Amino acid sequence: MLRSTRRLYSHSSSYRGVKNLKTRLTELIPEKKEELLNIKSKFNNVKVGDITIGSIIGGMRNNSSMFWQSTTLDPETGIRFHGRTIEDCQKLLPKVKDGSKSNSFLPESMLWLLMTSEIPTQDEANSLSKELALRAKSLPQETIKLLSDLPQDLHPMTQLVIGLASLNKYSSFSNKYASGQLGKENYWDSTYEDAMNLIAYLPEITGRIYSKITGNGGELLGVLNEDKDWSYNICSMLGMVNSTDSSNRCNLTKSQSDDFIDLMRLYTGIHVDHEGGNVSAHATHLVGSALNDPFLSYSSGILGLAGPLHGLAAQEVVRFLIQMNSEITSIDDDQQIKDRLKNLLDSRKVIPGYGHAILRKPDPRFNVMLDFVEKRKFTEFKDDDNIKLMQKLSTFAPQVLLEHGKTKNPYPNVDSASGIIFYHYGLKELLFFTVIFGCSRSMGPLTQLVWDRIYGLPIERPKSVDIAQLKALCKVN
Ligand code: NMX
Ligand code: MLT
Repeated sequence: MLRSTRRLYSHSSSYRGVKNLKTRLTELIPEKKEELLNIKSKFNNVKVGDITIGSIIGGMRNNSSMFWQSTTLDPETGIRFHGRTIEDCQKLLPKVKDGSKSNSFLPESMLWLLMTSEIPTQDEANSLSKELALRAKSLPQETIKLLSDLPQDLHPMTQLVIGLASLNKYSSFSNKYASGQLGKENYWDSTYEDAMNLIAYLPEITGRIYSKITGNGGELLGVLNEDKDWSYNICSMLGMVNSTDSSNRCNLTKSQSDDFIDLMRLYTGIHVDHEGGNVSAHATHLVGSALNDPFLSYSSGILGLAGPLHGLAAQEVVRFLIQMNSEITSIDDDQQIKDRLKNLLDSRKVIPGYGHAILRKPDPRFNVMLDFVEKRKFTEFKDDDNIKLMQKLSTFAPQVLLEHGKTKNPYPNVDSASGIIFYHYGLKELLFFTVIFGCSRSMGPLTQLVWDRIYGLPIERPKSVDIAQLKALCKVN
């Protein structure tokens, strides 16, 4: 039987009597809808700000013109998930309870928070882990075949886009829409089903892409364990777990393997969303506003994430660190490191992993990744010069960028640290790092897509202006 025709998960399922995410979401809809409709009907003409010409030709900076439900970005303090900082989330969101000493909250807990604005109970988080593992089993055979037929040297982000876009054929939203079964009131339901399936399929898609690029022909390097959480299953399918589930291709000790899974939970838990204006979220929202299904909408988000000024910076940082380490004569020669940074800026190249369009302080996500390293600096990372260089750059690069004087934010962003930590544990394929970013980022923009459909938001269509209109506004010829 084709995997795609198996119905393995029913949305009316409850796990050990716990209310599932969709049930809770359904309960919340009337109140939230009324809240937004009320604002729209009473305050439609309230001004949010003025749009300047500088903003129009400067990447829409300081132009607050999108509605985004789950996250907001403060330039000084960073990301908030329904008002909660990363620190709050670390304290409040449920973690895995499997006897391991995991410190990171489950990304599933974060997904629940994004979708409902509520902190899930441990049982609710566990039920969502189970639901995603069950949904994962229906990844269509055709997509698996398509992925295994792709050339080994195709960029992993291109492979991810192809895999995700191919799922459009099985989209509940697209198929029901095409056959006239959907009215506006129930757009959200099948959007939700597709979104949850997409998130559930990502561990296996990621595992197959990784297997392909590492010369293993696309055959999985580990199995999906339905009693484990989403991040564990990503690690398992990358062959990065020390258990019978996975090939443990890097011979990780049990403690290293536990740390790696914890790193994956941490990384995928904090990269989920960064308010609406970042390229991947915005692209998903824009394409989704034309009533595309979640698979096509999020493929567009992934295409955006694949740009070197956005998610691909993760790959660029690792390349940069490894190259610099191979060229400098000593990791302790600080002047040599600073000179290289200056040379880079003089040749009009960017220091990858530094700067941000909105943030004006070090990215709190970077600080959290750095904490992971700090806790292990005398043990796991004590002999790793790439990690040491990453840490040194976080002090030197801001100094050099400040002296150079162009960059509005000279501080490290989230991509500064993550890739090189994965690299340490054995994920050495630089082009692959952004795929892991793409797994995590699915949760925020897809949550928004569900809410876009709940609220019935219209197609996004800003007005553009040409040079003649700009000149007329400035009263110049
Ligand atoms: N290295 C060198 N120059 C920089 C950097 C950097 N890291 N960041 C900004 N600048 C330059 C920028 O190119 C611009 O130069 P010019 O006037 O010649 O065009 C000038 O400083 C002013 O740019 P900003 O207003 O500070 O930055 P902007 O908002 O335009 O861009 C980024 C934000 C993130 C695109 C930019 O800082 C950058 O290119 N950083 C390096 C790439 C990177 O790390 N991206 C990852 C972002 C996080 N993510 O996951 O997506
Ligand atoms: C992100 O996580 O999307 C990046 O920090 C880029 C952004 O916010 O623009």
